[in-house]
Amino acid sequence: MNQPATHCLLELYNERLELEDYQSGVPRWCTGCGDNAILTAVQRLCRDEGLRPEKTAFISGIGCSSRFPHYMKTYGFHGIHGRALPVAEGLKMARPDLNVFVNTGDGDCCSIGAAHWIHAVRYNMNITVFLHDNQIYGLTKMQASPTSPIGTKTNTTPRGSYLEALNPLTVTLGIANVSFVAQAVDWIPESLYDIVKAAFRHRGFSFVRIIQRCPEWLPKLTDPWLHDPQRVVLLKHQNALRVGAELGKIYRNQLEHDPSDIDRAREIASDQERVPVGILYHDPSVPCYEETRHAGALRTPEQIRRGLEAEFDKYAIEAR
Ligand SMILES: Cc1ncc(C[n+]2csc(CCOP(=O)(O)OP(=O)(O)O)c2C)c(N)n1
Ligand code: SF4
Ligand SMILES: [Mg+2]
Repeated sequence: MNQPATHCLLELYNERLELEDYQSGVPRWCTGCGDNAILTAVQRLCRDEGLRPEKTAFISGIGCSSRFPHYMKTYGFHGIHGRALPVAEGLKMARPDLNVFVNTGDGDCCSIGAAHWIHAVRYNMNITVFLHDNQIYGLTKMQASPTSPIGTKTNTTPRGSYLEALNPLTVTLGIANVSFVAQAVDWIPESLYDIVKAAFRHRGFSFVRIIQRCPEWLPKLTDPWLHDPQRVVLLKHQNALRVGAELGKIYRNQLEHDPSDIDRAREIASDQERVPVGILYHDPSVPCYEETRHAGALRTPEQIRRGLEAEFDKYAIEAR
């Protein structure tokens, strides 16, 4: 029996997408660059959550990490240095129905884009943000960033950087309306995937700092954590993530942490010795700005037409 055209279209729409359906081009990142692992985790997320490519957008600034949208077969905007967040917010206001992601570097977010970062947390729009934190300006060939550890020798700090590094986790946890903060590392793919999934599922502004290796400019930076799994602490809780048996054999340092406890989250985020990996803070009750402001409400074609006609009518000259 012949199927009606609408039925065939629906079938097509419900078809399960595979990883290849989200892959675009050949990444131009260096071999061993942590951005590759982040890309894989996010493509898996899109496939497993069944995100429609035409309903999904990746927004970035400028930097190695900001090349991310080129490698996703979705909508994307490789924008202006430091301005990924306001572009993403504008998009979400106009089209709240879209899945909006942001890929931003430590220079992009914490240096030139720092003011946007603070206000984006406070607006709490339903956007998933990945901070690719390689603790250096990668694209422009090794200048110190706000997250470079004190003493880091770079082209702008040949005698070593003078300032204490800014901690993106404690900063975010200090901003009004913060609703989701997590930390991942690119070299533990299992937890990276779980964290990006939890971040996507949170309704609100999800901020994930991903410690990302840059073998080109800071090849030794992550060695202490890579060579000593005891310096990584996996956060677990019944309301957050669990630790799989295999992972637990390698990473024996595990901590029960209730992600609704912001004071404890700040303490854990401040740990200088060990790297916490998991969900630090989660408050699903914070209202999203786009819902408070009824974003997209005036966006049906008929409403746009009526709005435009009303505007034009103001300037109409009556025929005599
Ligand atoms: C307005 C402006 N200022 C400076 C630059 C030069 N610039 C391009 S990328 C970049 C920093 C990139 O570092 P980061 O955001 O950490 O990204 P990464 O390359 O490390 O992924 C800078 C300073 C620019 N493109 N535009
Ligand atoms: S310079 Fe660093 S951040 Fe940039 S692609 Fe190479 S390894 Fe990755
Ligand atoms: Mg960087």
